[in-house]
Amino acid sequence: MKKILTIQDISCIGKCSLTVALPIISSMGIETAILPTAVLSTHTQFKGFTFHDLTGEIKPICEHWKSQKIEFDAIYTGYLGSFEQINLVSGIFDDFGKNILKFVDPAMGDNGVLYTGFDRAFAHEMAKLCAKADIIVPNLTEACFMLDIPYIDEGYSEDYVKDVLIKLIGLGCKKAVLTGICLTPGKLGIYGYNSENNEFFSYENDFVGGKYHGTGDIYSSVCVGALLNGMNLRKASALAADFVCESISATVNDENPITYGVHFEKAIPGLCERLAAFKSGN
Ligand code: PXL
Repeated sequence: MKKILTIQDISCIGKCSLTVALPIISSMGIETAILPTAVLSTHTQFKGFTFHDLTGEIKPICEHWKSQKIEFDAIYTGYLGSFEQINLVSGIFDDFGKNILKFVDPAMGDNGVLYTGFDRAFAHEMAKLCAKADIIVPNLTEACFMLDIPYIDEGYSEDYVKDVLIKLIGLGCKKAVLTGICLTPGKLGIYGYNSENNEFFSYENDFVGGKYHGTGDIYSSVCVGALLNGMNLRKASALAADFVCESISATVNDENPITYGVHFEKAIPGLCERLAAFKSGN
Protein backbone atom coordinates (compact mmCIF):
# COMPACT_ATOMS: atom_id res chain seq x y z
CA MET A 1 0.00 0.00 0.00
CA LYS A 2 1.26 3.47 -0.84
CA LYS A 3 2.01 5.67 2.15
CA ILE A 4 1.86 9.45 2.33
CA LEU A 5 3.09 11.72 5.10
CA THR A 6 0.94 14.78 5.62
CA ILE A 7 2.20 17.61 7.79
CA GLN A 8 -0.36 20.11 9.10
CA ASP A 9 -2.27 21.10 12.22
CA ILE A 10 -5.20 19.46 13.95
CA SER A 11 -8.06 21.95 14.13
CA CYS A 12 -10.53 20.08 16.34
CA ILE A 13 -13.56 21.83 14.83
CA GLY A 14 -13.92 23.38 11.40
CA LYS A 15 -13.23 20.56 8.93
CA CYS A 16 -9.82 21.53 7.60
CA SER A 17 -6.20 20.34 7.64
CA LEU A 18 -5.76 16.88 9.21
CA THR A 19 -9.44 16.26 9.95
CA VAL A 20 -10.09 16.30 6.21
CA ALA A 21 -6.78 14.94 4.89
CA LEU A 22 -6.97 11.74 6.95
CA PRO A 23 -10.45 10.55 5.99
CA ILE A 24 -10.18 11.63 2.35
CA ILE A 25 -6.75 10.21 1.55
CA SER A 26 -7.47 7.01 3.51
CA SER A 27 -10.74 6.53 1.63
CA MET A 28 -8.70 6.68 -1.58
CA GLY A 29 -6.75 3.62 -0.47
CA ILE A 30 -3.57 5.40 0.62
CA GLU A 31 -2.04 4.94 4.08
CA THR A 32 -1.99 8.38 5.67
CA ALA A 33 0.78 9.01 8.18
CA ILE A 34 0.48 12.32 9.99
CA LEU A 35 2.83 14.82 11.57
CA PRO A 36 0.60 17.19 13.57
CA THR A 37 2.17 20.62 13.94
CA ALA A 38 -0.29 22.10 16.45
CA VAL A 39 -3.61 21.39 18.13
CA LEU A 40 -6.22 24.15 17.91
CA SER A 41 -9.73 24.20 19.37
CA THR A 42 -10.95 25.43 15.96
CA HIS A 43 -9.19 26.80 12.90
CA THR A 44 -8.09 30.42 13.10
CA GLN A 45 -11.19 31.94 11.49
CA PHE A 46 -13.14 31.41 14.72
CA LYS A 47 -12.84 33.99 17.51
CA GLY A 48 -10.81 33.04 20.61
CA PHE A 49 -9.35 29.76 19.36
CA THR A 50 -6.78 27.90 21.52
CA PHE A 51 -3.40 26.97 20.00
CA HIS A 52 -1.03 24.35 21.37
CA ASP A 53 2.19 24.40 19.41
CA LEU A 54 3.84 21.02 18.66
CA THR A 55 7.00 22.33 16.97
CA GLY A 56 9.15 20.74 19.66
CA GLU A 57 7.81 17.29 18.77
CA ILE A 58 8.74 17.43 15.10
CA LYS A 59 12.46 16.60 15.38
CA PRO A 60 12.09 13.75 17.91
CA ILE A 61 9.31 12.17 15.82
CA CYS A 62 11.44 12.35 12.67
CA GLU A 63 14.51 10.96 14.48
CA HIS A 64 12.44 7.99 15.63
CA TRP A 65 11.15 7.42 12.09
CA LYS A 66 14.71 7.51 10.80
CA SER A 67 15.78 4.92 13.41
CA GLN A 68 12.93 2.68 12.17
CA LYS A 69 13.90 3.28 8.51
CA ILE A 70 10.39 4.55 7.75
CA GLU A 71 9.86 5.79 4.20
CA PHE A 72 7.03 7.48 2.33
CA ASP A 73 5.74 7.62 -1.24
CA ALA A 74 4.82 11.30 -0.96
CA ILE A 75 4.88 14.23 1.45
CA TYR A 76 1.96 16.65 1.49
CA THR A 77 2.17 19.81 3.58
CA GLY A 78 -0.65 22.21 4.41
CA TYR A 79 -1.08 24.94 7.01
CA LEU A 80 2.17 25.58 8.89
CA GLY A 81 2.21 27.93 11.86
CA SER A 82 5.65 29.56 11.99
CA PHE A 83 8.96 30.21 10.25
CA GLU A 84 10.50 27.51 12.40
CA GLN A 85 7.95 24.97 11.22
CA ILE A 86 8.60 25.86 7.59
CA ASN A 87 12.31 25.35 8.15
CA LEU A 88 11.76 22.03 9.89
CA VAL A 89 9.57 20.85 7.05
CA SER A 90 12.24 21.92 4.59
CA GLY A 91 14.62 19.60 6.50
CA ILE A 92 12.05 16.80 6.32
CA PHE A 93 12.01 17.24 2.52
CA ASP A 94 15.81 16.75 2.57
CA ASP A 95 15.68 13.71 4.87
CA PHE A 96 12.57 11.87 3.66
CA GLY A 97 11.67 13.54 0.37
CA LYS A 98 14.32 12.31 -2.09
CA ASN A 99 12.79 10.96 -5.30
CA ILE A 100 9.23 11.11 -3.98
CA LEU A 101 6.37 13.50 -4.66
CA LYS A 102 6.57 16.68 -2.59
CA PHE A 103 3.21 18.45 -2.68
CA VAL A 104 2.90 21.84 -0.98
CA ASP A 105 -0.37 23.61 -0.30
CA PRO A 106 0.84 26.98 1.02
CA ALA A 107 -2.35 27.42 3.09
CA MET A 108 -1.98 31.01 4.33
CA GLY A 109 -4.90 33.10 3.20
CA ASP A 110 -7.91 33.73 1.00
CA ASN A 111 -9.94 36.56 -0.54
CA GLY A 112 -6.93 38.87 -0.68
CA VAL A 113 -5.95 38.58 3.00
CA LEU A 114 -3.58 36.38 4.96
CA TYR A 115 -4.96 34.32 7.88
CA THR A 116 -4.50 35.58 11.45
CA GLY A 117 -0.85 35.54 12.50
CA PHE A 118 0.74 35.63 9.04
CA ASP A 119 2.49 38.48 7.24
CA ARG A 120 4.41 39.13 4.02
CA ALA A 121 7.65 37.78 5.48
CA PHE A 122 5.91 34.50 6.31
CA ALA A 123 4.61 34.27 2.73
CA HIS A 124 8.17 34.74 1.44
CA GLU A 125 9.39 31.93 3.71
CA MET A 126 6.60 29.70 2.40
CA ALA A 127 7.75 30.56 -1.13
CA LYS A 128 11.12 29.00 -0.25
CA LEU A 129 9.37 25.76 0.69
CA CYS A 130 7.43 25.90 -2.58
CA ALA A 131 10.79 26.09 -4.38
CA LYS A 132 11.58 22.59 -3.10
CA ALA A 133 8.22 21.10 -4.09
CA ASP A 134 7.23 19.17 -7.18
CA ILE A 135 3.67 20.49 -7.11
CA ILE A 136 2.21 23.55 -5.41
CA VAL A 137 -1.49 24.45 -5.21
CA PRO A 138 -1.95 28.01 -3.96
CA ASN A 139 -5.06 30.10 -4.38
CA LEU A 140 -4.60 33.52 -5.99
CA THR A 141 -4.22 35.26 -2.61
CA GLU A 142 -1.39 32.95 -1.56
CA ALA A 143 0.27 33.19 -4.96
CA CYS A 144 0.19 37.01 -4.92
CA PHE A 145 1.66 37.24 -1.43
CA MET A 146 4.43 34.77 -2.28
CA LEU A 147 5.25 36.60 -5.51
CA ASP A 148 4.81 40.12 -4.12
CA ILE A 149 2.35 41.13 -6.79
CA PRO A 150 -0.97 42.94 -6.27
CA TYR A 151 -4.02 40.76 -5.66
CA ILE A 152 -6.85 41.15 -8.15
CA ASP A 153 -10.20 40.01 -6.80
CA GLU A 154 -12.08 39.52 -10.06
CA GLY A 155 -12.11 40.47 -13.68
CA TYR A 156 -8.59 39.20 -14.35
CA SER A 157 -7.77 37.68 -17.73
CA GLU A 158 -6.55 34.25 -18.75
CA ASP A 159 -3.20 35.81 -19.70
CA TYR A 160 -2.91 37.20 -16.18
CA VAL A 161 -3.50 33.73 -14.69
CA LYS A 162 -0.92 32.18 -17.03
CA ASP A 163 1.57 34.85 -16.08
CA VAL A 164 1.07 34.15 -12.36
CA LEU A 165 1.60 30.43 -13.01
CA ILE A 166 4.85 31.08 -14.85
CA LYS A 167 6.03 33.28 -12.00
CA LEU A 168 5.14 30.49 -9.53
CA ILE A 169 7.25 28.03 -11.52
CA GLY A 170 9.99 30.64 -11.30
CA LEU A 171 10.06 29.98 -7.55
CA GLY A 172 11.57 26.59 -8.37
CA CYS A 173 8.73 24.03 -8.34
CA LYS A 174 7.86 21.91 -11.39
CA LYS A 175 4.08 22.21 -11.52
CA ALA A 176 1.62 24.72 -10.10
CA VAL A 177 -2.16 24.75 -9.90
CA LEU A 178 -4.07 27.89 -8.96
CA THR A 179 -7.32 27.10 -7.15
CA GLY A 180 -10.46 29.23 -6.88
CA ILE A 181 -10.01 30.77 -10.33
CA CYS A 182 -12.96 32.52 -11.96
CA LEU A 183 -12.53 33.28 -15.67
CA THR A 184 -16.17 32.77 -16.67
CA PRO A 185 -18.97 34.53 -14.79
CA GLY A 186 -20.89 32.03 -12.62
CA LYS A 187 -18.11 29.44 -12.78
CA LEU A 188 -15.22 28.55 -10.49
CA GLY A 189 -12.29 26.28 -11.15
CA ILE A 190 -8.58 25.64 -11.31
CA TYR A 191 -5.83 26.63 -13.75
CA GLY A 192 -2.57 24.70 -13.85
CA TYR A 193 0.82 24.65 -15.53
CA ASN A 194 3.19 21.75 -15.95
CA SER A 195 6.65 23.09 -16.78
CA GLU A 196 7.89 19.60 -17.69
CA ASN A 197 5.80 19.45 -20.86
CA ASN A 198 5.00 23.18 -21.07
CA GLU A 199 1.28 22.42 -20.79
CA PHE A 200 -1.40 24.68 -19.34
CA PHE A 201 -4.70 23.13 -18.27
CA SER A 202 -7.90 24.39 -16.73
CA TYR A 203 -11.16 23.03 -15.40
CA GLU A 204 -14.27 24.74 -14.12
CA ASN A 205 -17.65 23.95 -12.61
CA ASP A 206 -20.77 26.02 -12.06
CA PHE A 207 -20.37 28.06 -8.89
CA VAL A 208 -22.57 26.19 -6.43
CA GLY A 209 -22.74 28.94 -3.82
CA GLY A 210 -20.84 29.90 -0.72
CA LYS A 211 -17.10 30.39 -0.21
CA TYR A 212 -16.77 27.78 2.50
CA HIS A 213 -13.79 27.28 4.71
CA GLY A 214 -11.49 24.27 4.24
CA THR A 215 -12.24 23.69 0.58
CA GLY A 216 -8.58 24.27 -0.35
CA ASP A 217 -7.53 21.51 2.06
CA ILE A 218 -10.18 19.22 0.59
CA TYR A 219 -9.01 19.98 -2.94
CA SER A 220 -5.39 19.19 -2.00
CA SER A 221 -6.26 15.95 -0.23
CA VAL A 222 -8.19 14.57 -3.21
CA CYS A 223 -5.58 15.79 -5.66
CA VAL A 224 -2.67 14.15 -3.86
CA GLY A 225 -4.68 10.96 -3.28
CA ALA A 226 -5.51 10.78 -6.98
CA LEU A 227 -1.88 11.37 -7.98
CA LEU A 228 -0.77 8.48 -5.78
CA ASN A 229 -3.40 6.34 -7.48
CA GLY A 230 -1.72 7.01 -10.81
CA MET A 231 -3.74 9.92 -12.22
CA ASN A 232 -1.92 12.73 -13.95
CA LEU A 233 -2.17 16.23 -12.49
CA ARG A 234 -4.73 17.42 -15.01
CA LYS A 235 -7.14 14.57 -14.20
CA ALA A 236 -6.43 14.68 -10.47
CA SER A 237 -7.19 18.42 -10.45
CA ALA A 238 -10.54 17.91 -12.18
CA LEU A 239 -11.50 15.08 -9.82
CA ALA A 240 -10.59 17.25 -6.84
CA ALA A 241 -12.53 20.25 -8.18
CA ASP A 242 -15.61 18.07 -8.74
CA PHE A 243 -15.31 16.67 -5.22
CA VAL A 244 -15.17 20.17 -3.72
CA CYS A 245 -18.25 21.10 -5.74
CA GLU A 246 -20.16 18.03 -4.57
CA SER A 247 -19.14 18.72 -0.98
CA ILE A 248 -20.44 22.29 -1.25
CA SER A 249 -23.68 21.10 -2.86
CA ALA A 250 -24.17 18.78 0.12
CA THR A 251 -23.80 21.76 2.47
CA VAL A 252 -25.58 24.76 0.97
CA ASN A 253 -28.92 24.05 2.62
CA ASP A 254 -27.31 23.68 6.04
CA GLU A 255 -27.68 26.53 8.52
CA ASN A 256 -24.07 26.32 9.76
CA PRO A 257 -21.91 29.37 8.94
CA ILE A 258 -19.24 28.92 6.25
CA THR A 259 -16.51 28.69 8.93
CA TYR A 260 -17.78 25.21 9.85
CA GLY A 261 -16.66 23.82 6.51
CA VAL A 262 -18.40 21.54 4.03
CA HIS A 263 -19.99 18.10 4.26
CA PHE A 264 -17.29 16.34 2.27
CA GLU A 265 -18.24 13.11 4.03
CA LYS A 266 -21.33 12.85 1.84
CA ALA A 267 -19.25 13.02 -1.34
CA ILE A 268 -16.80 10.25 -0.38
CA PRO A 269 -18.82 7.32 -1.83
CA GLY A 270 -18.97 9.09 -5.21
CA LEU A 271 -15.23 9.76 -5.05
CA CYS A 272 -14.49 6.09 -4.41
CA GLU A 273 -16.67 5.12 -7.37
CA ARG A 274 -14.86 7.49 -9.70
CA LEU A 275 -11.49 6.26 -8.48
CA ALA A 276 -12.53 2.64 -8.99
CA ALA A 277 -13.69 3.48 -12.54
CA PHE A 278 -10.31 5.11 -13.25
CA LYS A 279 -8.41 2.12 -11.87
CA SER A 280 -10.42 -0.31 -13.97
CA GLY A 281 -9.79 1.83 -17.06
CA ASN A 282 -13.31 3.22 -17.54
O1 PXL B 1 -7.90 25.57 5.96
C1 PXL B 1 -6.69 26.12 6.20
C2 PXL B 1 -6.38 26.20 7.66
C3 PXL B 1 -5.77 25.15 8.27
N1 PXL B 1 -5.43 25.18 9.57
C4 PXL B 1 -5.71 26.26 10.33
C5 PXL B 1 -6.33 27.35 9.77
C6 PXL B 1 -6.68 27.33 8.42
C7 PXL B 1 -7.34 28.48 7.83
O2 PXL B 1 -7.76 29.40 8.44
O3 PXL B 1 -6.63 28.40 10.53
C8 PXL B 1 -5.32 26.28 11.76
